[in-house]
Amino acid sequence: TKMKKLIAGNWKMNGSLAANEALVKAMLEGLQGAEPAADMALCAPAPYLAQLQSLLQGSPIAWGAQDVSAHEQGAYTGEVSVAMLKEFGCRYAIVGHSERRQYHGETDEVVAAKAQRALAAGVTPIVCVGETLAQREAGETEAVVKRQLAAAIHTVGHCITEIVVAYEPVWAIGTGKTATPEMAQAVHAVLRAQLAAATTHPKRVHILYGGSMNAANAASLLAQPDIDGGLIGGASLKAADFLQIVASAR
Ligand code: 3PY
Repeated sequence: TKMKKLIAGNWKMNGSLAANEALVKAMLEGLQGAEPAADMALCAPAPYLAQLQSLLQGSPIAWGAQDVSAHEQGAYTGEVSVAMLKEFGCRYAIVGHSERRQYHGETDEVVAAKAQRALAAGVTPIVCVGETLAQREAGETEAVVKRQLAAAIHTVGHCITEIVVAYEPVWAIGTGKTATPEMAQAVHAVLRAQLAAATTHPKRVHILYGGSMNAANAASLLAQPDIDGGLIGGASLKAADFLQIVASAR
């Protein structure tokens, strides 16, 4: 049987108790009746994970964090451990989002260590890769995403089939610019080939597209053979848009 696509929302640093409750309730209401066309998850700021646990427990929507510490526990002020995420029912943790690489100095090695830490505790890391505009224009796209994914493969070894990969071209994040379906597919095919060299089950790995995926462009992106879902920024803050993206994942 074909694996379902995965539509994961990345709320980034947005939300409030009141806004989250209204958003999640509208999503759950919109999902009533029909079997959802895709697997779903919402990745929230850490303080709201308890709220998501109580709102989403038993629903078809999973939840997760936007980051996780590479360390197990101890003197790491400000960090959140994967054991803590587990206590609040998180199924996923985004790691290596370009905003963390850019603004928080995360290297490929740190991102890989975070992925490894998550996997070891049974939380699925959503490992983000993607090139900047300058790198694309210099013809380095393939080399950059391969280097980023290689770090994860090197660190997690045969567990690579248990990660989710998200290709997010940095120039398409929060800019309203989207890679064309063909541009995205070309990079996804490169990532799939790299996975195929590391595992005999490369198709078990969801490769999500992220970068201004929205209700209008989702269907054409999700129709590409190697695009197995989406990591959704702004559009995951609107119930109708998120649900339309989910519906277009058939
Ligand atoms: C975007 O949609 O721009 C994202 O960065 C999703 O993670």
